[in-house]
Amino acid sequence: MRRLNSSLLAQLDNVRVPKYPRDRLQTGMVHIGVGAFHRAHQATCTEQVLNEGDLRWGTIGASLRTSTVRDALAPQDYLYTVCARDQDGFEMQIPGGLVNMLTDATSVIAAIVDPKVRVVTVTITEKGYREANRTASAAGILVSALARRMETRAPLSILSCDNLTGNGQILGESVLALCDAPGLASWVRDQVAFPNSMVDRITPRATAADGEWLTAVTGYTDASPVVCETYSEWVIEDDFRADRPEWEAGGATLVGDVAPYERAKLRLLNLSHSLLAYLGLLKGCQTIHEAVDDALLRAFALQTLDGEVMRHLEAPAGMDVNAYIDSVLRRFANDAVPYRTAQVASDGSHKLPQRIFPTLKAAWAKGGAAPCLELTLCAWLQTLKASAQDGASIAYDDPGAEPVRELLRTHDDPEALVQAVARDTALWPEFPEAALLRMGKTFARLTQVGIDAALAPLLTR
Ligand code: CS2
Repeated sequence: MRRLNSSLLAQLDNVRVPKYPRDRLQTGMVHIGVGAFHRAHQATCTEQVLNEGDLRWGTIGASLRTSTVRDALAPQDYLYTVCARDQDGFEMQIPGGLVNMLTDATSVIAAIVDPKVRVVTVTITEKGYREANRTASAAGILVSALARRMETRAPLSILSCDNLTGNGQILGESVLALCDAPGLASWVRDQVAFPNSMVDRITPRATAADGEWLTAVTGYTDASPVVCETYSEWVIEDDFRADRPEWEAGGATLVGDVAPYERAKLRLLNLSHSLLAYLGLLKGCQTIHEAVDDALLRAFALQTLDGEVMRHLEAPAGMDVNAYIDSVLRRFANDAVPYRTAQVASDGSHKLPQRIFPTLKAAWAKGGAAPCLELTLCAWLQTLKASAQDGASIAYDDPGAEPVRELLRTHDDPEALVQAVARDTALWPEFPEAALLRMGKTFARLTQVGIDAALAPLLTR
């Protein structure tokens, strides 16, 4: 069986391949965190820029945690297949913009110091923003690179592409907090931009079955294919210090203020994704499409969005929120791209503060309750309880939730548990007492009667 590499490109007819000579690419970007999402999203947008003839934007990829992707892609000349699938069919593309991959901090720093690089893009997941390790975190590596880059006086833009409100701003603040070399902080403030961006494309981890499917359809093997939906959206704050790829060619929107787009996406799409993941896990759903096909869960998700989230959301001008919600639920139902509930559930301790807390706090501040969102947080607790007490039935990764798991092992009383999470962990900052009392009762009920009976009384239609 042939394996994907440069020599294969000319022989493929059902896969879109680079329209430009890859050996003429110049390196203009470094990307930190070459996971599936980067390759499905930013890389395909950049590919359009390259296809239109601007060859200044080849990308050096950095994978600092593991060399798995590099080891898979190096023998393939850094080529990989992006398989976009939905109910109507599929389209496949091999982007060619990745020119090299580095896995050690020293080489990554050297790549970022090179003045030919004008843009660094970053996907380090929500938890990557909490690490301020001087040598190993993304912020630490950026600071080391910027300290040397300052000598070249070459400005730089560092574009964050993770699901966080104010992602660029947070990254900029983490970098500035570590800038202790003389003059560095003020140089960074003047010469380095940290634009925010809203990113959207559903991209679950590819499985062995996806690899086999790809081989059956194309006749070649790819050791690291990417599977995603056909939909893709990227809204970028137009605040760059140096030049940048004309991502508009690939469908990106450049705006003055990304915040309304980020808020809408996190509080509607990501929130309902998490909701379906936790409630779905409690009902035994393995995938998000199974969860959204469950009539009760779907009604509950809709009611949460319509009844609780929308009223506190300042949506982007001109956005039809109802149409957006419909399209989100349709995208979740896409069974051609199965997304495991356990994958969406993972790292909830880092994701939920972005997705649920702002709406909850807005509701509470007005003296109200948000019963569906409060139940969703209790469902999160219940999945952690199952994983803490009986790992076999519900298992997913969330090291940040370990303090909650610890409490769940020692507290039998649900109401006391809710109080303890608020008091003894840093996970629920400033939750008002009245809300905690309500959530204690909700969690107790959920524990006693199960998810269907707990959510049914909340459904008003
Ligand atoms: C998901 C996101 O895994 C998750 O937490 O909610 O990765 C989601 O698929 C993307 O944000 C969609 O753009």
